[in-house]
Amino acid sequence: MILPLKQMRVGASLSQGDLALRVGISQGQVSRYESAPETIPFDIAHAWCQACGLSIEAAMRLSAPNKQSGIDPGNPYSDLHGNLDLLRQYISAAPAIPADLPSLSMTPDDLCLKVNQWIRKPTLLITGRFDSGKTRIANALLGSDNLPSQYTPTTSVVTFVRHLSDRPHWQKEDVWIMKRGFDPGRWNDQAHCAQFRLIAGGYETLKRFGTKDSEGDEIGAKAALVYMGAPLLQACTLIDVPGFQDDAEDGEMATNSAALADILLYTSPANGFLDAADFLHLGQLLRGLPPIDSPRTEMRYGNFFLIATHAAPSILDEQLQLILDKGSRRLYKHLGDSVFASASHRLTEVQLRQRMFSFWYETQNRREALEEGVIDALTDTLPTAITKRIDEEVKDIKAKTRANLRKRIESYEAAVSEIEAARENIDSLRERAPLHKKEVRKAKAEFKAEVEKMRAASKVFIERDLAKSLQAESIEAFIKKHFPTKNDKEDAKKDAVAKLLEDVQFRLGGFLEKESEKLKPFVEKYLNEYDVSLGSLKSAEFGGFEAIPFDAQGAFAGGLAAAGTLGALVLWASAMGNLGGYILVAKLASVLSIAGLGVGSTGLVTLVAAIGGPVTLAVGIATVLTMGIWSLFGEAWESRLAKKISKTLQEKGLLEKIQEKSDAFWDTSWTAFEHGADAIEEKFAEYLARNETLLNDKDSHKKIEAAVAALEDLRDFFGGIPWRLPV
Ligand SMILES: Nc1nc2c(ncn2[C@@H]2O[C@H](COP(=O)(O)OP(=O)(O)OP(=O)(O)O)[C@@H](O)[C@H]2O)c(=O)[nH]1
Ligand SMILES: [Mg+2]
Repeated sequence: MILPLKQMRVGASLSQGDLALRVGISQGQVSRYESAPETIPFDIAHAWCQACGLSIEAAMRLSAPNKQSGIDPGNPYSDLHGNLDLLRQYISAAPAIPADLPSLSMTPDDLCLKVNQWIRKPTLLITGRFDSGKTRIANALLGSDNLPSQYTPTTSVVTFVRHLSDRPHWQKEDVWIMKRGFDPGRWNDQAHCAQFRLIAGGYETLKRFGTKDSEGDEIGAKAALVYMGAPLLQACTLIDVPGFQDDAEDGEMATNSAALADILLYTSPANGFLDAADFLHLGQLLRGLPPIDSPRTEMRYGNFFLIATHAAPSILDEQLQLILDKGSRRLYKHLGDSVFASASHRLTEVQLRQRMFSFWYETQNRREALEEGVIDALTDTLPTAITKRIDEEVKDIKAKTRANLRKRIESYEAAVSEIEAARENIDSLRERAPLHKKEVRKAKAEFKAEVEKMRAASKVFIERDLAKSLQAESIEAFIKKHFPTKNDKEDAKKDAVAKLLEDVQFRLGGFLEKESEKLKPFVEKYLNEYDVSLGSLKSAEFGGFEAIPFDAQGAFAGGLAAAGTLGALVLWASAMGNLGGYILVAKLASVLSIAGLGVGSTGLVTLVAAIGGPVTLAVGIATVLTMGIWSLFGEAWESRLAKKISKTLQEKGLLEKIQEKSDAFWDTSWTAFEHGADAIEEKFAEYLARNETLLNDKDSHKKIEAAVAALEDLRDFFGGIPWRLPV
């Protein structure tokens, strides 16, 4: 019989040292027995149980907990996915597009890409510090013990757990271990998966290659693709990540996983609940998570769970409530006037408290609220939001594309009946080309100049405003403002650094938003150059002939999508509404952002996450660690604390790093613009060339009629999209 020694000790809230004292062995021995529980002699096992307040029988029951079935959300996406499958079949019979037509803003292939993205399940991400019980929760929800948590060391790879029915036919094994470079968005892409696969096997492969100090370290294992039949996975893909280790990779890991989350479970042990590092991570994570309200309970942020783990019976009920109350108060103090104050992420303190839960596997009433909450999120909150949004998008695409095509058909029909006018029209466009090019170059240069102006302004802002708030006197005032009474002293010591960084990054985000906002008209002006050249042709000079439409905005947006990161242009893109949603689908994104729920009014928080986030996170954690434990005796504690914070942040080079990030942000903005500009120029040249050929051909009439027929087929195709979703 192997006893779960570590689990017993943790359950009794004992450190290895505490337990060593009680049992009368060394701490080293405690550690050795925990990693090889089968080697413990009976008498020591007996003493171990006693020290943890357990009888041998109780301890044995722990090691063989009743087989749990996990939670069962049913299949909330069956209607949606059924409809999307039908749509996919419909698309497979779409009419072909003749090669000589100038490009369209939406083709059946584009729609097919959208469908493939829409059909993805949302993700449930479990994250938090190392050893905080993430994998234990994952196993409880899954009703499995396949993910290594109990006796072995800890998770070392980002683990994606998907439902068996999602497994591609070419993947035979339950577990694939992947190396760096694997893009989880491409788990259905055979060539990509094969390229990054290290090892394949059964669940035991995870223990061998997916835990710290395992063989996986040697071969560079970074991620695992795992397939199970757990009911939970009908409604989501679960992601279990290595815990934050408070090291340099922290920022990177937090940002990357945040981008994937649709439902976020954040764990922090009840004992020492929420430290400054948790605050820094939470700030970053919550900015990236679009809040989705629960329609049933009307609860705000139904996709966010903050969990006090290791809530063992040694903690009394009242204590646990106090821990959660206090944590909620402190976290609200930390984020209440930044993230939670922004229009898109608004949350009250009472609402935050409602998102806090406890977890102890063995105690029913310390996990059922969490489980019920997760069920609600999986069966109602997310399906309602996602289905509604996809329904809107399909209808929108259907209507808009049909209207676009109708317009194009009309203009081609007009061209057939007034072929001379149409030729003149396109000729004069050609003639105007040099002038147009000049205007476009000018508009581009103006945009670039504006970006440079903003870069300079940001530098001044950082060097003057932010630098000032990092001086000892300002920090002292900051502490006095946010931690006004003597009773706040302990909190200040723990939380002031994180709060200060939150403030710095929020102000930086606000500044950048204001600046980015000013770029919008320059983008519009640039795009207008394309409309001007077309618009001019509507004039009487050209016989009032309405030119064949060119979709400047769509072409530019398509180029932006290829750029990936948008910098300041994120604001322009999100203001485009649905179209913004179409283009902002990065390679790897959460389902909420694929469904357009992650963009919109989130400009500010997005910008803060993009620029301030990882920097302040990394520097903040380094600072928290450096500050260590020191006493704050005496009256002028605020002043001493302020000096120490100011000095440490300076040593860690916070301002310099922010400056680098700010430069990178403006670089990205310009690169994104160039991508958009290249795309629009290419599309426009193609538009001219193809229309010219079409109109100047000796068989023009016939060819245009053929084009019209093809466009009519397409119009009927989009108009006839089968879509009847009961929402
Ligand atoms: N009995 C009991 N033990 C728990 C519970 N939650 C966590 N533990 C134990 O605490 C230890 C750490 O839990 P894990 O789930 O591995 O923690 P983790 O957050 O996944 O750790 P990393 O992978 O290192 O980040 C393990 O030995 C678990 O068995 C619980 O609810 N009950
Ligand atoms: Mg783990």
